Amino acid sequence: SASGSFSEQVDYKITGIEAGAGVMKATEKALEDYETLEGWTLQPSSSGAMATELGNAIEDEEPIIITGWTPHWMFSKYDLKYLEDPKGSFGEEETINTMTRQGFADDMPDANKVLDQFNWTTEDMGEVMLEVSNGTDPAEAARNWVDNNPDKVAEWTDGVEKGSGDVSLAYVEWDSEVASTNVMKVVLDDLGFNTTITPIDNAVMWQSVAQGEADAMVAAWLPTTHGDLYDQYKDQVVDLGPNLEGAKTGLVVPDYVDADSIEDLEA
Ligand code: PBE
Repeated sequence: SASGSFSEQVDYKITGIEAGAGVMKATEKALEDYETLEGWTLQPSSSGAMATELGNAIEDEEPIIITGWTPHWMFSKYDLKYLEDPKGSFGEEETINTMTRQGFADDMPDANKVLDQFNWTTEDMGEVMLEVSNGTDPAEAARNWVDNNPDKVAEWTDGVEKGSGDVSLAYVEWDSEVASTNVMKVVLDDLGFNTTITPIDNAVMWQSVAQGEADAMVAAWLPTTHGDLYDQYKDQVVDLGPNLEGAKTGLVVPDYVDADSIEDLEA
């Protein structure tokens, strides 16, 4: 492997994801907050390309630093660690919340009830994500999870016998949101709703729920990651509360990297 410090070996570059992601904004903030990141750059990419680069680096035990998040299958596939973030650029632990457009609860009380009762764990989401990362189609992985977890699904659908009508869910093609959104579609469709799921950019996802073009999303990371979007749209959306607790974002490296904190990096 190359000589020099870890920072030199990665050429002072952080491998990022989609430009509109909240974790990208948090990383830009870290670049300002930490002297040890002076002169570093954040490279936008896609979640899929980032995961491929991470896998390739680990195969060759090469240095790499990425914008990471939990829940994500990468933590079950690889030995990884979050770099400590003493200045708090990435915030504390987060929740993933469900948001609907205004008026949705009145228009479709039963679908709203299911979305409101939707609540699972990082382990649950991880099972769907891992299956998808191993090549299963997201719709099929969601179907499998729903079939294997009737008790949980019964809690979410409690009080709703049967549904009808169209429901549109907006999401971003992040591995975590692919999992949750596909599972919600299976649950709603099984009740009789006709659910459309539309992958779009993060800012557009928030905007389309705020403007009523989409009915709902299950992908609001709060309070930090999507904090700016929440502030912008909070009066136009309805927050149904967390569907998952214990989410997290940060800078992530393979375990073999000789750094434990962002402050261990070198400008
Ligand atoms: N993520 C996954 C998103 C939220 C879900 C951390 C990549 C983001 O950064 O906006």
